Amino acid sequence: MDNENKDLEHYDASDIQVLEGLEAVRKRPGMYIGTTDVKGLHHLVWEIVDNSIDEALAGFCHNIEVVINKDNSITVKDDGRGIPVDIHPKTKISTVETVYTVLHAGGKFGGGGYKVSGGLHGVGASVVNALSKWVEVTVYKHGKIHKVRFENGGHIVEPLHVIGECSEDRTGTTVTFKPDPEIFDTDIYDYETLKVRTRELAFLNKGLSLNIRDDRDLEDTTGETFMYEGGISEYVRFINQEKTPIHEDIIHLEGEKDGVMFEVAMQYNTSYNANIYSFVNNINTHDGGTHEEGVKRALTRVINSYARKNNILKEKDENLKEDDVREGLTMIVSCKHPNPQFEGQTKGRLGNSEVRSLADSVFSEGFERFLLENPEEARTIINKAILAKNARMAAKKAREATRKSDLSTTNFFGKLSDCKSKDPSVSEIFIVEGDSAGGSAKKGRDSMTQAILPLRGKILNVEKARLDRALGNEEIKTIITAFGTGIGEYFDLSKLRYDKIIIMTDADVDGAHIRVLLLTLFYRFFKPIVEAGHVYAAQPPLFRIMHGKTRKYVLDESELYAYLNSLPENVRNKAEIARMKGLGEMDAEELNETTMDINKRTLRRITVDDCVAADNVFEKLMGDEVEPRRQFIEENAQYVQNLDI
Ligand code: 1YM
Repeated sequence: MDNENKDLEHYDASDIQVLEGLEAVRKRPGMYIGTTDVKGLHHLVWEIVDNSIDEALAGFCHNIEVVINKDNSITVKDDGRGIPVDIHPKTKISTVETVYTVLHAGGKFGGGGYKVSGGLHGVGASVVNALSKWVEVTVYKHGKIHKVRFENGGHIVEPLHVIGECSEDRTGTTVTFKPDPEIFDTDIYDYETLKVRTRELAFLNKGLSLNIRDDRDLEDTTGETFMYEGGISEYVRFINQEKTPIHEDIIHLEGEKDGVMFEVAMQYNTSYNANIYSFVNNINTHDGGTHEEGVKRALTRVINSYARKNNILKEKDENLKEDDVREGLTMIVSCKHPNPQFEGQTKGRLGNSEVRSLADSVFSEGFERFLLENPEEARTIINKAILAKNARMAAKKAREATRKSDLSTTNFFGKLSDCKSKDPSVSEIFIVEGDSAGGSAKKGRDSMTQAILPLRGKILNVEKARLDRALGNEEIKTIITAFGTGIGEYFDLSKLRYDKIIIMTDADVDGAHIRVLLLTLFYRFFKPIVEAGHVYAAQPPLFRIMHGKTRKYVLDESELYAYLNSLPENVRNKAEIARMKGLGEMDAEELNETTMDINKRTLRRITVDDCVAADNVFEKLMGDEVEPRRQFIEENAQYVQNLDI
């Protein structure tokens, strides 16, 4: 309120409109930045960085710096032209103030060039201003240093003014903002999150230098600079660094048509999985789209045609399929488009159809040339695809077998204690580590709705096995049969026999190991089940507190202290605290009460992100490379004593 009074002369009718616009952002922040959790907090940084990236794409900015300051405010600095400081003809205030106070001003008020970068919602600096406690923008331009300051959601407290001089050739923009704690659930920035995306932006924009620094601990400032002359080629090398490539050179192809830029980099490694990431205007297109489709289509076609021409595939052989030629492929696809159409529920898919043919032609011409010029590599790549094809056909047979095998198979019945209900919407399956825990779980369950599947051996690591071998594994076969969905081309989510799939393992290293194996299996074979939110981790308690006739279980130390503190002192002093060692140690009643009973238990829903994290642990722990494994074990020695890998 004060601010409005102070600056009354500065305002007219259009300013009031402006503030109403920013007020709307504060009322519904989710509409502009998705969420107000830690993700939304970080999103603000990218909205500002995007403006610097645009300036770099326009060819005027070469260095960008991101700093987490001591008070968890963020500074973004670039050496571009500096946001214009002259009076904007439409708003009658300076352009820089316009950019920070008028919604969507970035695009509309720009100098005619298109904006190719863009955050999730592409809404720009004014949204950051609306959601900040304060914002300061400093512009170096025309030999002068200009500054403007806003407070409390975009109220101007220092209109644009000159605070000093600089040399004529010094230009750029520096923005510092402090997210409003009233808007966000948390105000603490995570260095690692900012670092990973900053590095990604450096990979995606070759030659651009991005520096990230954490100044919160001034004794021990952390910082890194990322600059990649090779762009996405270096990204591929980075992703493959813990893998074993099967050819030396990274294949890098690019082309342009009607202002649309398209680029792809790829390299095969000895693993059995594909790592294909695609981007449009630096945004990850999780669900692919026309750019990815064009490349994949061309990849399959070019490999088949080369393999036939050179008699590697014989006349009688079937063509290689897309899945065969992707095995062990690491690929980055990047498209810069002046007018991208994002589709799908999460807008994670590129829809522009003209990009499909651009991607196809750029890729097929370049890749064909690569194969012709590198016959040895060509043969290595194609041989791998042929092995993948053979495994696929063997797996298909195995899958058909699992499809036919039903719950009446004797061997299967021995393992699964199914629930009585046949209604999936109320049914749950607990996948339990070990026979003894399985026994208690079986006794402690509600047999109407809860099925128990004890795992005997360790399940196979699907990261290191082709599908055909995985499908030969007893534990995996059992899981597939129990779920009822089938896998691969036979997968059908609507056939899932349980609403909740609950992983119940001990809170120790072995338990973590089995959990990671299961998550990897689910991620590779049953991703839609994870995506639909059917997978959970049970949370067995870590402590039991007894006092008088009361038994109380808590999940972790912080809950333990909170509970003890809530007790009267005389009770607290007499309370007996026991650390629970594992599931097998609990009797059926205890297990039911703490971990299984629908009304008392806590479950943690597993997301695709959890699975990806598990997958990464695997690459370190289980991959072919010894060094990262040794390093991981050293760093985590206290946890991994019993881990047999
Ligand atoms: C740390 C944040 O915002 N840099 C930045 C922004 C702009 C320009 C340069 C710029 C753009 C243009 C002309 C143009 C912006 N300008 C506008 C607008 N860094 C940061 N650096 N001159 C300078 O697009 O023609 C919006 S953003 F609208 F004023 F042109």
